[in-house]
Amino acid sequence: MFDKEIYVRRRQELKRLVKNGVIILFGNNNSPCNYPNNGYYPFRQDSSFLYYFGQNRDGLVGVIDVDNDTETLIGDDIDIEDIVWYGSVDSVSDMAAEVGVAHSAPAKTLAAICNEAMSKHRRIHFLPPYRHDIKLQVYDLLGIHPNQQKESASMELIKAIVKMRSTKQPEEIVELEKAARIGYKMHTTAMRLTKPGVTEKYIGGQVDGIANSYGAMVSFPTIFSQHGEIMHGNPSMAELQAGRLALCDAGAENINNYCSDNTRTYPVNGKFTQRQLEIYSIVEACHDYVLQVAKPGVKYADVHFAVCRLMFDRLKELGLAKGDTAEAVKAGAHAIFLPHGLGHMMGMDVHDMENLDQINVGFDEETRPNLEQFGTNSLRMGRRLEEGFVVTDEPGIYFIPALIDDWKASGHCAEFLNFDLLETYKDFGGIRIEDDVLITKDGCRFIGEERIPYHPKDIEAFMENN
Ligand SMILES: [Mn+2]
Repeated sequence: MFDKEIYVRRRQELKRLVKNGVIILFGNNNSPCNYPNNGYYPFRQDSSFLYYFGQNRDGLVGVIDVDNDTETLIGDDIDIEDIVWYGSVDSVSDMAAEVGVAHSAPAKTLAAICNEAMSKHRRIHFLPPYRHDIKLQVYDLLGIHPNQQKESASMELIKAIVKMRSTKQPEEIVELEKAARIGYKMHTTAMRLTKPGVTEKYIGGQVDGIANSYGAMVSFPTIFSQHGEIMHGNPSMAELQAGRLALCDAGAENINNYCSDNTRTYPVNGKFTQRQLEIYSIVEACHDYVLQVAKPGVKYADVHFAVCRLMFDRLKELGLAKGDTAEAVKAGAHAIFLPHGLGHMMGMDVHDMENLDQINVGFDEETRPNLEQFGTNSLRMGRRLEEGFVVTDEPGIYFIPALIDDWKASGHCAEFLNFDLLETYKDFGGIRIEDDVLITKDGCRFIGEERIPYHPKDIEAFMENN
């Protein structure tokens, strides 16, 4: 948790931006796994609630009355039975005082606050709920059916929060650096454990354990797979095989809920083959290119398409692609290799603020993505970079057998692709290299003390010596 003044200042700024009405920020509730008193899923507070109210406990709601300039933390104190099982926690009024909120009130007060605001036809601002229990709560409080809640959510509130949370303040960057240090441990451990015969799941479990041991949890379900071409490939019981590549995409959430997100791809037996190196070096060049060009004022969509063209040019040299590069990328031919975007915002959420809708977070009027085009529709960040933004730099090249078959059968982009050669890459898998980038005053820098090895020579040396 940060100093009280930080939360006070953030709420002040939020009031200034939203201008009027009543803002309700729902914290999350515990979510039972298999029965009410056992196996809660790990508690994760809502990030916007955390940003303005700081408290990491279930069952809290923050209310900001902009017109009357009052703030209230709503929630029930726990009773003696809860104390017996879970130990005592701070009272709601103590929690409110800790973040500079003057008032606290029991949970039942929220209905009265909403009823009064509605009877006076005052504007009630809420964010689009993403959890079912909160949707029910919004339905009970405001009478808005869950199907209508996304469009009834407050665009003023969304825009204000996106504006504030997009620019990471120095105290937030400190937390992101801490998360990166945990991420480094996760990735170097995975690299150290990778060898033929070990199961993907074993390595995935060790990686998750590090996130749990040094921070709050993983920032998203760990991807560790020999099938790097499956974007969200969960670790399976398959044993690692010499000659294949393993792709590890994993991140930590530190104890204050700031994230890291890195990807490395390396040979199971510690030595790249020539064919693997050829593809790897293209991804490496694309990854490094971002560092040279990302700076305030540059549209991240432009960087994405520049990377696509660089990738396509290099794949032409290998004979996998052909034709005019600019035309090919315009037609979306590169998406057979790179079906996702170059990166996304990162902060308290690994895809920062994605619950506020990517179109509101990563784009503006001048950078509307073409949502009709495969590949481009997965671009999550396109707008002009600003100092303090944190984005991921994660190009990849994948050989997805089903996609190759699909495009070959339909002849899609046939003038730009060499399907006969692609056929021989169906057993290749996929490569991605990902790091987190902070946009600085006149450029950018990677977040983290030490780079997780990613140059092939460094990876091979690391795997040989560890
Ligand atoms: Mn990512």
